[in-house]
Amino acid sequence: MTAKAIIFDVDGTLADTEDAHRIAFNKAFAENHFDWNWDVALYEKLLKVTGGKERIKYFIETCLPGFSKPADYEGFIKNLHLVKTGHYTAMLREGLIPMRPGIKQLIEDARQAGIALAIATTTSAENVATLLRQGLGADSESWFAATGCGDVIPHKKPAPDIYRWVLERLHLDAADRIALEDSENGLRSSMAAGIKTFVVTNSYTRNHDFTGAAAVFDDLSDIEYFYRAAELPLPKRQVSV
Ligand code: XBP
Ligand code: MG
Repeated sequence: MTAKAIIFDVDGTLADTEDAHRIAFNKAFAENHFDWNWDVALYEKLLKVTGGKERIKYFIETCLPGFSKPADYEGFIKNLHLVKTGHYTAMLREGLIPMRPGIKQLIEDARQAGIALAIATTTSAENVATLLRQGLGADSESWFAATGCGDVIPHKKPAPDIYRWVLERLHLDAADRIALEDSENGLRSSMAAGIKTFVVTNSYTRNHDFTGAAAVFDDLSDIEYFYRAAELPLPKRQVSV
């Protein structure tokens, strides 16, 4: 059954963004005079918590036992995260974070084939809009029939909330869509929403448990291979002779 919709995760899937997020977090900490430094090894552990605000809270509560929380702790976390988002979107606008191999081709081919596109992500709408404009062009946000971001739902991945939010707006049956994810949390979320899910791994998620995925790829550089695995229509120009 050819999918009538492809639902894309963002971070790690559309683009290999997580190390840029990590650098943006560290810039925000330094700007606020905290000597906190999330190196790659620590960030890999912290990534098990989805959502930047939730990740900062988890770090404080598990790694900084002596930290005295300000009176407006929620406001403190929110502001620190806003500073981080400013640094992250600046890196996007500088063109430092390209789309992953095969993603642009897949999106173009899906549009040609009349397959609906959607996004289900834990990151913020501002990050998604900046990434799409930078990576796919000024009008690319309009290509997506539904864009589910960050705080629009109460429970972030691995809860299914964000995928269910997107499905409600796509008005499609279970068999009519597939998801593309990069992480164990993302796969658990999309599978809990009943969606056949393909995985592309990256340096932060390579060792995750992808049990239940329809297939796992290092990336989509061999886009025809992905089309065959996902039973997507091969565009005319790509039929192998
Ligand atoms: C991955 C996440 C996000 C990013 C950081 O999102 O968990 O929290 O790590 O972005 P995705 P924010 O579902 O797209 O893989 O700081 O904006 O949360
Ligand atoms: Mg992801």
